[in-house]
Formats: sequence, C-alpha cells, structure tokens
Amino acid sequence: MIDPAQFVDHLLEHGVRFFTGVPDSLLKHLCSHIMSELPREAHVIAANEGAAVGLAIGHHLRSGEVSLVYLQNSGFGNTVNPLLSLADHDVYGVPMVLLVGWRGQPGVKDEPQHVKQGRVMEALLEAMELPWTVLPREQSQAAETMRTAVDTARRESCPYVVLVEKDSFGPPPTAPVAASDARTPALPTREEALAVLVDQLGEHTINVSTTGMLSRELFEYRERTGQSGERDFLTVGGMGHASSIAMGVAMSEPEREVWCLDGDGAALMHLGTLAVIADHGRNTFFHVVFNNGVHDSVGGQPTSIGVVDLAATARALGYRDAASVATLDELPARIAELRAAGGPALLELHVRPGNRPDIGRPTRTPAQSKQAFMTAVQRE
Ligand SMILES: Cc1ncc(C[n+]2csc(CCOP(=O)(O)OP(=O)(O)O)c2C)c(N)n1
Repeated sequence: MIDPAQFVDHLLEHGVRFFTGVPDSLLKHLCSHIMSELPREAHVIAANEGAAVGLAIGHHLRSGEVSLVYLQNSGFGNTVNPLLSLADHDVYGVPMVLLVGWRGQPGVKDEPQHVKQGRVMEALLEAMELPWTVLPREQSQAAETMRTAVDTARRESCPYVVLVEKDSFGPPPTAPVAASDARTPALPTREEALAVLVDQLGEHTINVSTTGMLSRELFEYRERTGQSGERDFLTVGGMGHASSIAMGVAMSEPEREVWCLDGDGAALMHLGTLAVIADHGRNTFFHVVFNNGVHDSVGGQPTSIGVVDLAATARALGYRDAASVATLDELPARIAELRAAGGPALLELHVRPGNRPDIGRPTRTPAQSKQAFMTAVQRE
C-alpha cells in the first residue's frame, strides 16, 4: 500500500505544488492527508470535477506549473468538457495530472452505478486520446509512475490520467482527525433527521434522494419500518442532479409534493439548478439540504458550505421561502410553514457528520427500483 504522506512529498519535490479535486472514497486516505497537511493556498476542494480542471488550468496559467487533480471516476464526465475543449493538446495544451479513483474496475465487485463507468474507463481515455496509466500499489513504483506522469504532462503540454485501484492507499502513519462529532454534539445525525423528516412528510409525497449515504439510509429506513419506499427515487449516481430529477418529476406532476433530499456537497456541485427551479416555480417542489458541512459519504472532507447562508441563498435565487433548522424539535413546525406557503421552498437541516458503518445498501436493482417508482407515481 502507498503511504499518502510519502506520495505527496514526492509530488511536491517534483514540482507539483497545487492540488485540487472532489473527494473519492478510494482516495480517502490521500484526500485526508492533503487536507490536513497542505496550506489552503495549495489545496482547493472544488465544487465539481470540471471546476477542478478549471482551477488546474488557472494555476498553470499563472505559475507555469502542473497541478494534481483528484477525483472519483463517477465525476470523470464532469471533466470531459474542460479537458477536451480547453486543456487538450489541440487547444491550449495545459499540463496536469488527474488521479482518478477507479470504482467499478472490471473484476472488482462494486455497486451497480459504478460498473459501467468502471468498465468503459480505459476505452474512454483512449477515445479522448489522453495518455494514461494505472498506479502501482508499491510505493517506489507509484512514485516512479507519478514522475513519468508529471514529466509527460509537462513535455507534451497535456493532461495525463493515472487510474487508482481499490485499496492502493493506506492510512497515513499519523491519521488526521476526521470531521469530529465532538464539535457538533448537539446536532442530530443525518439518519435521525431523515427519519423525523420522512415521518413528517407522510405517505403521499414523491421523494428524490441524493447520492451517497443518505439514499442508503432512506432505503434502510423504509425496510426497517416496513414501508415500500416505492415513491422514493434514489439518485445512486449523478451526484448533484437529484434536484433536477425532482424538478423534472414536478414538471409533470399536477398535485403531489415532490421533495428533493439533498446533501450540501451535492447542492453546491450544481448550484445553478436552484435558479432554474425557482424560475419555473412549481409550488409542489420542496428542497431539503442535509447540511453536515462535509462530503460525508466519501470520508468527510469539507465542502465550502460553511461560508454560505443557504436559506438566504435560496431566497436570493428566487425560491419562495427557505428556513434553516438545527434541532429536530423545530422540524415539524418548519415543514408545516413551508408547505402552507408552497414551493419552491428550501429547508436547510443542520446535521452532524458521520454515518453508521453498517448501513445497508439497496437490495433491488436500479431497474427494479425505477420500475417500482414509475408504477407508483403514474398509478395515482
Ligand atoms: C460526480 C460525482 N462526483 C463524486 C462522486 C463521489 N461521491 C459520492 S457521494 C459524495 C459526497 C456527497 O457529499 P454531500 O452531498 O455533502 O452528502 P453527504 O455524503 O455529506 O451526506 C461524493 C463526493 C460521485 N458519486 N459523483
């Protein structure tokens, strides 16, 4: 296994001084090391993977240097546009190294949403005519591979992609303290808040939940309480798009409320969608953001939500109303108020980072879930 500290030191020695990306579970140890050890001038957690490529381009324009862009391959699609139409050798020719967590690698068991992306990864890179390789798991070989990646990117003025297999990085010898419960003991967990919210919503709403643990928690809650959950659409991939999906449902749903259950990282990833939701003004659209301040599902790296007044932002972007709560006691009254006024409305729910390690995963296939959802929402 690769020690993240040595890995980063080696990159620094080799002239890579700027790190940016969106965190990934396979890169969790590396991400936490970068987060705890590098100064803020040298590391930016981007809103989405395309924005990370943008940051790397800007860094090169000012410094002439190569950046490291890290991401999960689920987010690779977000990079395709700025890679091909800006950084590519045929356009501006901007060197950078992309370190891509390879979920769904053929031969490695993974969730359904990762399988296809993992299988086509190599072909995708070939089609994009990008130089690429796989990171060896042995420390000195990994260092050598990164040296070649950086040198090639520099020499050819192009992006270079390094795919990272599962369990490549080990924890750093002194593991940094994760986003701690100690700072936020009074806040409910996401799972507790979700249970109260779902009970308040009742049986008739249509719900679209975001990527990561929240959808797993929702699925498990339905199982545990014997509810069918057939009106829940779990956005297992496509992080950041749950709100658009919910809006798409709401556009042709005449009566029932459509609730988007979002994360702060996901909401920030495509924040412009809020303006579009507001612009179309479906009064049945409700947006709940479970704000734990971090990308909890992939290791707890901070999002930029700390500087955002989310309720004020939603109102400024045109939502009819917005509220923010930090205790479960006030939740029922806030929900009732928002419902009475009508959507589009946003409820920010402050929750504490962390999740139960043994949380279940959907047992139905995505195709089965989709069919059950469509049957349920088209039936009534
Ligand atoms: C486009 C894309 N980028 C990255 C990921 C990896 N990923 C899955 S969940 C997640 C974090 C989500 O954070 P947030 O929305 O704040 O929800 P939380 O996990 O904190 O509940 C990330 C980065 C992904 N699935 N898709």
